[in-house]
Amino acid sequence: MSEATVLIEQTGTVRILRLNRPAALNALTTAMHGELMAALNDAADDPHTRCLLLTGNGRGFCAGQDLADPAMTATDGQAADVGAVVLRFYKPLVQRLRSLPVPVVCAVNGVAAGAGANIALHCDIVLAARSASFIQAFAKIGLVPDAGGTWLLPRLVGRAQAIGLAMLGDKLPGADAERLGLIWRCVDDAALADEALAVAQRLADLPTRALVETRLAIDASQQLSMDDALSEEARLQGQLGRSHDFREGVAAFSAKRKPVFKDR
Ligand code: T3D
Repeated sequence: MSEATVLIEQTGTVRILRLNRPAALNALTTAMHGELMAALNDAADDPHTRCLLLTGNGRGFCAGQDLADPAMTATDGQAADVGAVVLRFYKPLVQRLRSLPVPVVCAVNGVAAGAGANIALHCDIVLAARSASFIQAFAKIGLVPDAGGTWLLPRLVGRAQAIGLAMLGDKLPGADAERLGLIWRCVDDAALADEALAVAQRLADLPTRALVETRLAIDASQQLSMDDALSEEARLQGQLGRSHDFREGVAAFSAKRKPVFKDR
C-alpha cells in the first residue's frame, strides 16, 4: 500500500495535517489533493477539533502543483488543461480552507512555492521558519498566480509588492515575509513546531465561533462600506451575544477564573 500523502495527528483539540511527499517537497498530486480535501472535511466534521495546524514533512512545506503528475501531462499532442486542474482542485481547496469552522494555523517549515505558497497564505495565522521561503513560481512556467494568489497578494501586501513578487518570482525568505506583512511571524527553525502548536492550542481554547466569524467578517469587509461593516458587526454581535461562549466569557471574567469555551 502506498504511504499516506497527508499525515493526520491529533494533539488534544488541535488537528495536525502534515503534507507528506518530502522527496518532491510535498508537491501536490491528484491523489494528494484527494487526501488533503478528505482530511480537511474530516477536521471540519469532528466536534472535538477546535483548531487545525497545517505543515509539511521534510525540508519543504509545499512546492505547489506536482508538475510531473499525469493531470499536468499533455496527451496525444494536446496541451494539458491547466484551467481544469485549477477548477477541479485549487478552487475547492481554497474555499474549503477559508470556510473551515475552526481557526487554521500554518507552520511553513521550508520552501512554499506556487500554489503551495498561496495555500499557506490563506491560513488564518501563518508562522514560517527562518530558513523557509515563499516563491510565486507561476510566471517562470508561464502562468498567473493561482490558488487565490491574484486576490490574496494585493490584500496582504499591496499592489506594488504583489506585482513584484508575482512577476519576478523571487525567493522571499521568512523574515522578509514577516517584514512585508505577508505572514504573522518568522521564528527560528528549531522553535517553529513548538511555537505553531502553542498558537494553535491558544486558538483552540478561545471561542471558536467568534474566531471563525472574525475571519469571515474581515474577509467580507473588503467589499463593504464602513456603514455596512458597522451594521454587519452589530448583526454578528447579536448572534454571538446569545451564545454559550459569550455568557461563559463574561461569567469567567466576573469570577476571575479561566473560561471554558465549548461552542463550535
Ligand atoms: O495545473 C496546474 O499547474 C495548475 C496549478 C498550478 C499551481 C502551481 O503550483 S504552479 C507552480 C508549480 N510549482 C513550481 O513551479 C515550483 C517548482 N519547483 C521549484 O521551483 C523548486 O523545486 C523549488 C524552488 C521549490 C525548490 O528548489 P530546490 O533547489 O530547493 O529543490 P529541487 O532540487 O528543485 O527539488 C527537490 C525535488 O523536488 C526534485 O526532485 P529530484 O530531482 O530530487 O527527484 C524536484 O524535481 C522535486 N520538485 C520540486 N518541485 C516540484 C517537484 N516535483 C514535481 N513538481 C513540483 N512542483
